[in-house]
Amino acid sequence: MVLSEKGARFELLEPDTQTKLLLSVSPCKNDTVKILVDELRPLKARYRVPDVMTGEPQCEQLRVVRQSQHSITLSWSSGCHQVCVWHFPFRLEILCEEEVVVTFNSKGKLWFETLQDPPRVTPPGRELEEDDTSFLWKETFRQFEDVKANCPSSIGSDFCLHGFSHVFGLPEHADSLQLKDTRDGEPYRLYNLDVFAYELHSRLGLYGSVPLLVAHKPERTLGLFWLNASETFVNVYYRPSDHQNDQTPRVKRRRTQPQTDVRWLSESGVIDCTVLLGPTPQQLFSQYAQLTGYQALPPLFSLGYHQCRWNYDDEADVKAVDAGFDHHDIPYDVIWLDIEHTEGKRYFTWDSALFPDPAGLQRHLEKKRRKLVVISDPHIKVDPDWLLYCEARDGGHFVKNREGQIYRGSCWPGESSYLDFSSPDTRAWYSRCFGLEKYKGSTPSLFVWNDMNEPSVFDGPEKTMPKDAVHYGGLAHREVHNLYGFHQHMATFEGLITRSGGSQRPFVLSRSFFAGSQRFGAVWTGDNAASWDYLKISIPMLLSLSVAGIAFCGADVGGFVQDPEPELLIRWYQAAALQPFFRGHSAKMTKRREPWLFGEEVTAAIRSVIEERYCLLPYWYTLFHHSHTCGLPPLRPLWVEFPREQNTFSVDNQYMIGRALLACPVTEPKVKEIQVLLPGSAEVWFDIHSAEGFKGGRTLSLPVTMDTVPVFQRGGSVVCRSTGSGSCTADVQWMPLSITVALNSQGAADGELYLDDGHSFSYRDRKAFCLRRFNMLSGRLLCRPASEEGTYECETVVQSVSILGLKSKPSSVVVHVSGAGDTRAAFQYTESCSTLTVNDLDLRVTTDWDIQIG
Ligand code: NBV
Repeated sequence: MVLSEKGARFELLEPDTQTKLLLSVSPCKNDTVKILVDELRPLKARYRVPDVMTGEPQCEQLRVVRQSQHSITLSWSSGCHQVCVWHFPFRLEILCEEEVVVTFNSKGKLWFETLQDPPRVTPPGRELEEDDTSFLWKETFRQFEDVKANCPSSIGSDFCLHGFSHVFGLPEHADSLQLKDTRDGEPYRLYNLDVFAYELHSRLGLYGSVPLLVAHKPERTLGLFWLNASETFVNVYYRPSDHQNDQTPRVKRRRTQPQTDVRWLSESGVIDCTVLLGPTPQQLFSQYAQLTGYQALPPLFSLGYHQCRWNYDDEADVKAVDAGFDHHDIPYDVIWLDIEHTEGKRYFTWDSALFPDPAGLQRHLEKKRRKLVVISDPHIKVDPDWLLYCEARDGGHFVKNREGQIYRGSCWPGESSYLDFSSPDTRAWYSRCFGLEKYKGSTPSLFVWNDMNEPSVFDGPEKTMPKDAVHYGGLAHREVHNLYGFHQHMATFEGLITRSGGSQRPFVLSRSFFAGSQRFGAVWTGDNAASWDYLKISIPMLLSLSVAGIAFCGADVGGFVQDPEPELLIRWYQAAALQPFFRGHSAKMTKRREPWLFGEEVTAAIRSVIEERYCLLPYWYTLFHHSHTCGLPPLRPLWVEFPREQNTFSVDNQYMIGRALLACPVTEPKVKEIQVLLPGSAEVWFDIHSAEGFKGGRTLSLPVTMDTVPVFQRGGSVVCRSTGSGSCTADVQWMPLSITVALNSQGAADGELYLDDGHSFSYRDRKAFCLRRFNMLSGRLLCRPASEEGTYECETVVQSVSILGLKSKPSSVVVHVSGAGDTRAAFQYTESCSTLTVNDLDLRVTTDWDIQIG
């Protein structure tokens, strides 16, 4: 063993094959432990995933605390952790206060296929010679042949998670939030694929992959981050607690603790796994964000409602839909154009007959402070008469086939080549394509959508690129497959930043993603269908994404394919209005679906939830600020907020929006009543519509009508809303606020509000933001800075304050504004729901003030 400032290094020897491996263990300052296994002397460097980690955390100074002929135990200055490496059989334990939390190679499944020299090939017609392993170098799948330049080079290992019986994460799968035991079925597959109207409750790979598995038990949340971009399989074996199989009946039987075994297997690369030790869910999210980056702070408009369709036919159609929202008084922010807006599916162009004046169209929308999003896919039509194609070809920006020619596959434009986003030069070139001078017809209010970037290749194996296609630096596609969409998203994001001279925050939606994609914008769950089951599965799918750092996520409202019945459409709007990315979308073979096409009742129901979404934007924006700075996702499984309540661990039809709101969308037809779990026996919950309070620690039977969207505010929290919804987010931005203070059983509550200009990087570059804290204690509500750092001055005022759970009618309400003295305020008290309301306030949110309830 060698100790250095990079951690501890060990040589591992596999006795049967004499394979020599190098193990590096690096405990880091943020309570993470990185385990890296590579060949000791590989024929050539094995692939290590670039661009995902935002910085290597600083390694701790290690020291040996115990050593025997069997094991060596290391510890480091901060924290309570130790690492113990056992020599034979090899395993590595991570301990906390002498208790083993996780064991690497616990079941001895460490697997490492070493790179080899090219095989000896038996001449044709002769019987296969013994040392001929050439068959391993070639695989066939249907009509496809895959040639492995590096021979089979898979790697794998197992982990035992001690005391854990719930594991989550590993998006993207159309399955439950809690990962299932895979003993009786398929492992979870991480391989980005374009799967139209995907199967539900399936572990097959979908559009994106995040190899982060999160385990949770009452005392600890723990993560395993397996940094590998090749095809990966994960098996999960739960082992419930059991009585030890003790042969002597006189000895009192000891109960063993539960454990979960997790086995990873990847097609190539190295073993690069970081164990995130939490121990709280909040710490785990922060550790993960320190490794792979924080959620990009979305421009405010992108948290509004988006209207999409494949396709809005022409300029007149776009203008009519836009006017339809005004006519029906429905707020919205963005209208989207799909592939048909282009000249023959050549991205960066416009169909000149349908969109003769795209810049004029954008200005028309921009006058109403609305935006346009257009699609930009990664395949480029093979067209030697098209300048962009020629530039990409001549600049060496396309992926090659194994013979070294530019790879061609079929996609929307017909024969296409695929940009090689793994190359920094190609990314820089692609980013420049979004420049306003280069992208004709674009203006600063145009934003981008990356689709088909798994990548989707209609005539490729599994509808994707062959694994032996060749990328920048001679890399086989198999090594980088799951990174393809990530890199396109990255290049588009950077293109939009550069376009604005670095001043404006981009908005980019991507279908494919990998760990770290949160840094570039939003993702959605692809081609779902208009059925109740897809509505239902959208909740665990979005929760899994959130747990794995992809906080800005959503599902197509109404279902992309097929036509939703009005009831389903309403329920879908109700659910999605309470989810981060909120976009209605439909496929071209479906009927038109703008919110006013189903009669006044449906229009009114949809209008009302979109309005509520707009009113709640100050809260959503504050949650995104937290996600951007602490890594906490806005959408949270209940266990994140109630880590000790076992009955929340597998709930995935309900979720928390931040720490204050609990949502339980209705996802079944013709429902008259639903069951809502209100966690925490010491908690109080308030129905946000009726203000009625309920004690926690119970399941509530709630009667519902078509208008009911069950949302509860947790006692002890403060939520800021806008007093109106306007016609788009720009209207809402400066509107007066109303504050809802929900008291806990001690009569206390607190919450924050984040404000900035909503679109630029001034919050970062000039600290032009404002973070305020509302804190209620002993009958006094204080508005104070939550951070002394911000320099943002704005006129926004608090117009009304409601206090829920106030046991008796106060005799007075006195408002004290710093530097301006006291005034008595008029108030209403509603006894039936113990609510105090103070209206007609005019309190600037950036000044310090108190409200004393006497
Ligand atoms: O570009 C057309 C569609 C798009 O509307 C959808 O959102 C994507 O998920 N795209 C897939 C390709 C065609 C799907 C049949």
